[in-house]
Amino acid sequence: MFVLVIGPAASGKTSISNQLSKNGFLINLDPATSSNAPIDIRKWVKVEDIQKKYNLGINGALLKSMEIISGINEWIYEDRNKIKIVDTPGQLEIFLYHEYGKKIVEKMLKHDIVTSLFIIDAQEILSLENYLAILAQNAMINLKLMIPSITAINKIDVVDVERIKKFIDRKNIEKEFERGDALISLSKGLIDYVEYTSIYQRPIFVSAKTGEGIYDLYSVIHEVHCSCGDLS
Ligand SMILES: Nc1nc2c(ncn2[C@@H]2O[C@H](COP(=O)(O)OP(=O)(O)O)[C@@H](O)[C@H]2O)c(=O)[nH]1
Ligand SMILES: [Mg+2]
Repeated sequence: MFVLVIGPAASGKTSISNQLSKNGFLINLDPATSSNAPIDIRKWVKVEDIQKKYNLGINGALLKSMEIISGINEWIYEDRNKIKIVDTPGQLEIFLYHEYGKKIVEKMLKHDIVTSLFIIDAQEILSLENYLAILAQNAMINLKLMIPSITAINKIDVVDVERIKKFIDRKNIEKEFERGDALISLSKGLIDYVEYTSIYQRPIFVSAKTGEGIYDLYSVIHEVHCSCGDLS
């Protein structure tokens, strides 16, 4: 199975990928960041070279890089018995607004099953509204990619986890709905949608720094692996 690690810039995708790759095979698909991964896309596509070659700014060069990556096969690792952790660039836009993300997923699907692992920075969950906004992004990506999705809340070593658990608690959310706030009411459908499209409704709390929760994340990845395996 491929585990496509996505999420906003600096949420901890690379740190989590490194942790998970202790028991998996690491593929770096970020053309802008050097990596010790056994498969490193920078062997074929380096964002700074693309920038020069096509005379592009950094964002244009990253998009061009992803277009090239979606068209080559060199980074695919064939072993179906291995969990392949795929680290991706910081720009979530690639998966939200462009076809390259979808093409990359389709390429992987030709070789093995794929799940996404959406990483959220716990420090960004400051309110229920804030959490719902992040979930909306997750839902949009799920809608676009059409693969199972796992959500991990990272950096729990630097936040009050109990406070965050209150925001994401279904009963608490329902209470907020009852208050009648229009925006929150609108998001009720969103929560139902996310729960419908995610195999795992509950996010996994982790710290890539301390390793806390990484074992739980492995368990969930293996469960998705088994359930998808049963379906195929
Ligand atoms: N405190 C803390 N910092 C983290 C954790 N995971 C990542 N970071 C830090 O967050 C920053 C971004 O991490 P990185 O893995 O590069 O994020 P990416 O851009 O999503 O790949 C770095 O400074 C990391 O050291 C964590 O669990 N706890
Ligand atoms: Mg990274």
